[in-house]
Amino acid sequence: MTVTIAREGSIAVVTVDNPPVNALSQALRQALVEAVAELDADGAVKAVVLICAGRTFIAGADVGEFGKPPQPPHLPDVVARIEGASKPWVAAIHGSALGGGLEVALGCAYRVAVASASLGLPEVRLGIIPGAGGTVRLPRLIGPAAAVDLVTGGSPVGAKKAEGLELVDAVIDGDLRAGAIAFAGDVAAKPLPQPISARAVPAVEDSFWESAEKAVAAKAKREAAPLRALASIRNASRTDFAAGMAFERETFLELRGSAQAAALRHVFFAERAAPRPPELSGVTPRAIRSAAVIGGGTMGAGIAAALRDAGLPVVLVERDGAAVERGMANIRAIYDGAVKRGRLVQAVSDERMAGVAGGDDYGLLADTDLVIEAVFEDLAVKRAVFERLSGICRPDAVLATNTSYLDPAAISEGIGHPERFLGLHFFSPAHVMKLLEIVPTGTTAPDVLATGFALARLLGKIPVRAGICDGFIGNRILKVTRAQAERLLLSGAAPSTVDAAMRAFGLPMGPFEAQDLGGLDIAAFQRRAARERGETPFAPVADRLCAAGRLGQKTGGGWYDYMPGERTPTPSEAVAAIIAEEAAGRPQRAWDEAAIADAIVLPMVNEAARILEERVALRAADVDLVKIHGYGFPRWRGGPMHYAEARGLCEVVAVLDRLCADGLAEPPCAGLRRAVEAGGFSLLAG
Ligand code: 3H9
Repeated sequence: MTVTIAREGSIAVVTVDNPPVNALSQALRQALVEAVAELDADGAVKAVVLICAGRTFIAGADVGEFGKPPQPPHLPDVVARIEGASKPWVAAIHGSALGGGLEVALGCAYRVAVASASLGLPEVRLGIIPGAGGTVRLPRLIGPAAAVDLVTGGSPVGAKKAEGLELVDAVIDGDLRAGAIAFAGDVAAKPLPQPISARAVPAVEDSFWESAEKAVAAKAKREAAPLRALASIRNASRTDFAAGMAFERETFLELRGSAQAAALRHVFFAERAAPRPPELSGVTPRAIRSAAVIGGGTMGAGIAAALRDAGLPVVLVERDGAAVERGMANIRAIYDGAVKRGRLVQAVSDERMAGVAGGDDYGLLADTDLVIEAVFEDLAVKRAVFERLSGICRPDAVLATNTSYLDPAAISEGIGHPERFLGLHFFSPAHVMKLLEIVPTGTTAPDVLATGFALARLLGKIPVRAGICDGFIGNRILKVTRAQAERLLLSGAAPSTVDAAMRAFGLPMGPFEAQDLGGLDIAAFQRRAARERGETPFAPVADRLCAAGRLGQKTGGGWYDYMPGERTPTPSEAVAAIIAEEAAGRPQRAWDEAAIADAIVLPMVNEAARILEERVALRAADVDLVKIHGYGFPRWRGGPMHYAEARGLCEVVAVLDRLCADGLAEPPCAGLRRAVEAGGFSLLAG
């Protein structure tokens, strides 16, 4: 970390260089305080530019320090020191001014930014609120309504929008350093502006706070930080600056030590580590400049859109002209929808479509860098596709199968250059869902595996490496979720009780509602395949529903009944009768929400421990990312593995033992028991 001071005439330029993102470590905070003192004492300096080296302005407090006791100088004091400087400081922003970085900029007399910069207070995403004046200075500068949006939502805004909010004083075209120095030269001659801390908060109607509270609570669900941030802004709007700061700091410190903040920090670091697994460090991925998708159904169209959104030219290949047209229409529907919802302007949508070439001739793929197959889940059909591709594509082209359940090694059997083959499991809708399971076969070359990770980075997805097994990581655990949900039904819980309990746990939908939405036939198809392999999947009620044609919303009934054209689930007497028949002779009990969540989530953890033992997943945090980004597991609980560790693995095993004794779960696996002894999953996975 270095903070250097250069002089350009009467302007001092303070450059912060603390790679990778100029986070506000203790050493940086100390150096900033010293820089203020030095420049205050230097009579030749009339104004100061604060600028950063590297890819970004200060991106916030150092999140890695959050688990430790705060060390002085504390950030609120650093910001106050800059604000109290005897000459104007000008924050010169490129990249991101986030969290504590924006708070430092709010301490400066002025803020200028390049047009590509973004500014924001994302603290609520880490389960905390701004802790260095963000909730107290921001409403004084841009008014409470805009401050509430920025702080409780956590999304950054671009420099142009920030200028409109008067958060930024000028957008600099061209060289930021030169522009900021010129700006500082202009303001050096003027009297210092009133510090933000001395300004009043613009008044709002009383009713504003009530409606803001309702809106924030509805969005935050069970996350604590957004409402606490709102409370801090509201408090700062009716008290003096010092009282506002004291309230903010107290809330910040309390939340910093909370379970939600620990879980969200865990996810923050897991997400950042995911694209760069240590086992691939030093491996150079193959270049991907063009891509193709085989199959234009829902999945193929979504994958094609994801590739186009990342700027790659895409070829869509289908088996005949009519199928090509249908596939192209599916992609167009994605872009039309984006325009309708205001997410894309028409010109961009047109440009994305123009970059997709459709055809039924595999010859179009002779020079394509990456081909992703997304045809029907049938081994013979998929094999036939790769047989053709193998004869046509360049030997160094990467060939990928998008399969959810089939064995990628079996799909690639017999192809030429099998080292270029891997599984890429996208989640539907593929242009939206963040998760990408990357599945190497025994022959996948390291640089091809690295290409999978590079592709995920390019597409803005979270990559997780998964080993070959039925369902990989995510769907294998999903099978346990469903089986446990059925066990609950047979021991006294109704589908609506189970769904309500899982929503209360934090999932967006319960397991039965979710099956009705997606359709019960896919899982039934997989159970049939499993039985053919000699396995005995447990789904006595689901099997009977499928046999009765109750496949979910699309057939007007599944686990629930649906009125024609409606999506609201109504408890079904027919289903209750089937459950009663299947449950006959089994012990019944009363289930509360916590017990239901335990009976579903802890067996998922047990299965995940098995998955780690088998090295189908390499890290417990990878399982957490899969469940959060592919299956709606609440982020603020940190994923199932973090949840289990935070709860205590001894207790997890004890609950599983009790469930097992009652015939309601599998026994804790050896890996889980070893994790208890080791004090966590990391040793198990390592
Ligand atoms: C805060 O400021 C609280 C204050 O209000 C109160 C204080 C009293 N700390 O994302 P990338 C690491 S809360 C430590 O891949 P990009 C990251 O782990 C904070 N480390 O880069 C990774 O490490 P590695 C509010 C951090 O270019 C490397 O930097 N601020 C931090 O795609 C590169 O990260 C935020 O929440 C950090 N704050 O994106 C900002 N940030 O190389 C969070 C990053 O070892 N950060 N790292 O894997 C971001 O949103 C993105 O990192 C950013 C750059 C957009 C800045």
